[in-house]
Amino acid sequence: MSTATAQKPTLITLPVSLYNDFGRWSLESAGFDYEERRQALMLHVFASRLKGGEGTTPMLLTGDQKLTNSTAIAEYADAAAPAAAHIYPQDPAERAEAREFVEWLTGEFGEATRRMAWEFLPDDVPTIERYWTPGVPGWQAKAMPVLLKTGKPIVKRALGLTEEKLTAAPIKVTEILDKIGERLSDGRRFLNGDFFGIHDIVFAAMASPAVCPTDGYPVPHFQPEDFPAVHADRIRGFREHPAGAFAMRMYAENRTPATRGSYA
Ligand SMILES: N[C@@H](CCC(=O)N[C@@H](CS)C(=O)NCC(=O)O)C(=O)O
Repeated sequence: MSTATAQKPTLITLPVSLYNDFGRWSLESAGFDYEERRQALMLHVFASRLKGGEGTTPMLLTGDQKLTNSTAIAEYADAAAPAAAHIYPQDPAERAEAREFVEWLTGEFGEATRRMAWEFLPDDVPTIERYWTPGVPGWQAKAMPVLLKTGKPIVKRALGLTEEKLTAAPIKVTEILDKIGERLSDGRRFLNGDFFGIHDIVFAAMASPAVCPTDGYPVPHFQPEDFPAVHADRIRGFREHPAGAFAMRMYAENRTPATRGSYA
């Protein structure tokens, strides 16, 4: 390993994950160079804890700083961004609105989109293996299925997979897609008008488990065909919603390679 590589900030991630991709996309759009260390599912909890994190990923280690959640990583990326590549508006009032928007979407929306996908995944270890092993250490790929079999109740508890919350999730997702659709209804190109940035990144990343991007996602993403018909149909419906179609477009056109933030 070269000295340059060893000194790069390290991002601990899972291959497929809305919060992890929010972190990655923010860093890349702000022009921030980092080395990704992908972990297998469940082992990511240990990797995070071992480095003093909260047992979640993404987690960014810069040498002198430890950022333990996706929003903190996005803000850090913005602070380090060169002029004209900021991902957050720099005007204080607009920035405050952007922060509220991020908080809203990483909260109830992200939790609901993730919960919908995970209703079915804990019982389908081969699908988990297919999508959560690309780029992870070989020993982790081997250990993951065994851990998943015993750890299923932990996963279900961590994601709040109760009947009540699973029933509420599609309603919440639709409600928020409708609100985003309203914001887009004047024909604007990006969620904040002409400027590509944090609104687009956080919305598309949080929508990703619901729409399952076909283009632009940096690793293979699970698709409708991986689920029972009831959920496959819901994904197809979300893709047809104007806000869902917008999320798909953000991935296809602005994710890989990541479009630079467009705030001065
Ligand atoms: N608020 C955190 C949430 C991150 C998160 O929930 N990450 C998941 C993967 S998508 C995780 O690591 N979950 C493990 C756990 O909660 O035990 C953030 O924004 O980074």
